[in-house]
Amino acid sequence: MDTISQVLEVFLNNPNESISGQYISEKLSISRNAVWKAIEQLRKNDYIFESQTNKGYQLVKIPNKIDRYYLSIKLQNLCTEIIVQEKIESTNKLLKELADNGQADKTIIIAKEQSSGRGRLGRAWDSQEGGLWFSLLLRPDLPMEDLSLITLTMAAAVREGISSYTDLDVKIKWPNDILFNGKKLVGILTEVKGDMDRVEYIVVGIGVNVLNAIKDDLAVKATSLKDVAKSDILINDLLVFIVTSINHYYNEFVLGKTSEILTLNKIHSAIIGKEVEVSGIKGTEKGIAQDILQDGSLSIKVGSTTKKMVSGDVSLSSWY
Ligand code: BT5
Repeated sequence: MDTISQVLEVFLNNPNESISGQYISEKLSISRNAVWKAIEQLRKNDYIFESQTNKGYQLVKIPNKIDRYYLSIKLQNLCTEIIVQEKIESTNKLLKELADNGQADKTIIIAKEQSSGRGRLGRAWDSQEGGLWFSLLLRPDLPMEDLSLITLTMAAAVREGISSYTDLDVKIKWPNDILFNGKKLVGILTEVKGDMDRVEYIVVGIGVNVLNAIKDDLAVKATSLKDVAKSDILINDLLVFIVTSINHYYNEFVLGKTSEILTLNKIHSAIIGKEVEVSGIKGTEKGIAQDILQDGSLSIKVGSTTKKMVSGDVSLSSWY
């Protein structure tokens, strides 16, 4: 962790207290000048400190925007490297490039803004400032055939992270969306590289609408947490909740413990029991969504037959 994050950590560990430069300098074995420089840097990043002669500094406000120093502390036990970018094309794109060059398992890239955010099948993902746009690099020691539940694992984890932070009843729209009141709050894009016998890496990209506005043309189908949450959302803390939850369910997934993941996808499903239209690579089917099967596919009842959909886009009948 860099010096600035270390200084910040001292303040976070002593909330609502005035701390002297001398104390921090001794605790971290750095000069008083280095402490002062760190505080100035944090101030430039919109942290607010009050300073009182003879008493020291008190941290009174943490900025509510993606912050590299705060995240370096809070994600240090969950991620191997934490990369925070201002504006890039796409966190998935950059992380895949790094992964091809040997980047470590459990690296996270977070961007404040994406100029070319991507959804599935090359679709565009609107990624203005204020949202949570991040990707995780995973290198499980598994064959390709064991990956069928990876997106559902992420969906269950992200749903739980958001729900436990906000207390909102958010739901999963198979296979990769999280909705609130039927509107899309989160999209998940899972990209995999490897051969049949061995996965080289997975890059999971997650986009959460948090403090960003929703563009007019998406407003019928999409929503942002700032418009629906009961209280203020602190974006860095929300990310920590989500990554903590991902870490938990990903560990279960790697051990093959997938029954809870499947159960969560079913009990929090936005579509089971409802009339849906599913368009997959083999065509479109209309029917009642019935179940999520062991391999992660969706079964739907079409007339008197049951069809199994392996992937696809689901629309609820209320939308068409
Ligand atoms: C997804 O695709 O939902 C996956 C989105 C993944 C985005 C993350 S952000 C971090 C990482 N880096 C990336 O470049 N991507 C990932 P799909 O199921 O294909 O849905 C795409 C559709 O969602 C679009 O065609 C729009 O209709 C809609 N959409 C676009 N931007 C949206 C937004 N901000 N909120 C809600 N819906 C949106």
